[in-house]
Amino acid sequence: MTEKMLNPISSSLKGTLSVPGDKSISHRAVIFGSLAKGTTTITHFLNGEDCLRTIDAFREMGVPIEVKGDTVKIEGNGVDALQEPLHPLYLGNSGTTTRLLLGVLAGLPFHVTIHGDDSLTKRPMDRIVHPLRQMGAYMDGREKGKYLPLSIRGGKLNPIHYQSPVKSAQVKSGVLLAGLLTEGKTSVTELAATRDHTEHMLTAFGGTIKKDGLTSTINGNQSLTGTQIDVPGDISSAAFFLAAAAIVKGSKLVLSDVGINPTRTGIIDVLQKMGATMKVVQQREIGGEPVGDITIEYSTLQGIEIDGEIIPRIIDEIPIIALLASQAKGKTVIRDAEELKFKETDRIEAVVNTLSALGVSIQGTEDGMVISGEQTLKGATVDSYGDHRIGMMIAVASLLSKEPVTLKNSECIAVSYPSFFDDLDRVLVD
Ligand code: SPQ
Repeated sequence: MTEKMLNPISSSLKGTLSVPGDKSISHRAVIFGSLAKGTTTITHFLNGEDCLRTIDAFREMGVPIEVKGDTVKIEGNGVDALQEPLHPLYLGNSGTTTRLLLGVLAGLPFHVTIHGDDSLTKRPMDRIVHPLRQMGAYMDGREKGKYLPLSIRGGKLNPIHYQSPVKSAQVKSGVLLAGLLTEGKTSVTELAATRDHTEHMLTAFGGTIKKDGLTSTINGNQSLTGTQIDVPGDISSAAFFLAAAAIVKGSKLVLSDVGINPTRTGIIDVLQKMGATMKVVQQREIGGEPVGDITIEYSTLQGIEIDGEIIPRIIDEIPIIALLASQAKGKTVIRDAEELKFKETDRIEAVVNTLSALGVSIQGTEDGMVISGEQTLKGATVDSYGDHRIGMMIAVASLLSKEPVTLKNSECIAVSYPSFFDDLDRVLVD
């Protein structure tokens, strides 16, 4: 366990920063590159621990994958060339790897056991086990298949129409990937629109998918061809710098080449609604995904109410939004975010505990939190609880405290942003 002293500083954040590649898109590029025939080259890949777990899993199934810095080269030989892994697959901390990979494994005639770290072992897997069992996969695991370790014997599946009871891109993606390996039409209807990177990635590899409102329909047995994917910057990583610039006096930052897929830009909408001075310029497309440069400066913020359809578009940004809210004028109320309980930690509890320890008046609710504004942050020793997004939120919070903040378990940040502290140092000025 690493303890990191975050020194009290009276600096602001200035300059231009390009954040690492998008985690969700990096996972999907590896998955489709491994299912496709031909060479796939991924540039600006997120070389973080979670995405490396996805690479390891496909290597175990015989796919030649080479990683050099943030470039990944996959020599795909198609689905039929995948081999039954010799060992159980260790998926570390990565919920995305687990739920998407289970979708792939459901359609393959292999027996595979998967396991993960303590956090992943506590996260619910029944949400993906149920539809895959309905399609015909044999799956079992701890507590009747609710939790890892899980084992799966996949094979010939039946197409289904799945009405997903949870707002989850991972469940949608897992079922669609199983559908890709199943004869006939498989469809998923969501409760609310979630990130659509699986759909974009399938198209980039020459596949097709039909979207009708909240329903996505995929035809099985499509042949995919290796391609070149340039991964946009991760807006969920950029969010920590957008927030830091908005709340640390004298700051002005440009975040360049950030992915601005509308299913992910809730943080921009929230910042604008709170009154942040910001703009998105140079909008263009990289690898089939929209990107732009975001300029933001220190601003007087206003507390707001956040609920409904925006929640899946900000789900990973809620910890940092809670910190933003603590600096705004008035109260901020977040509702409809019960999914936060099923992340790397219970993020309602983790946000409330850490921000309270830092002196913020905040109350957790069943589906969100209520945060008082204009709070003065104090020093404390706080735990990331092994959750990268909580760790980065604490690091940004420390910029507001005149007293030292010590972050316990800081190493977990490498899951999604290995160069986070170097990037923070680069933009901090006296
Ligand atoms: O992979 P993991 O651990 O689930 O990652 C998280 C994160 O904070 O990085 C959630 F803890 O992001 C998920 C996100 O919350 C990544 C994701 C995806 O790539 O499809 C979708 C969201 O999860 P869900 O459960 O809503 O589908």
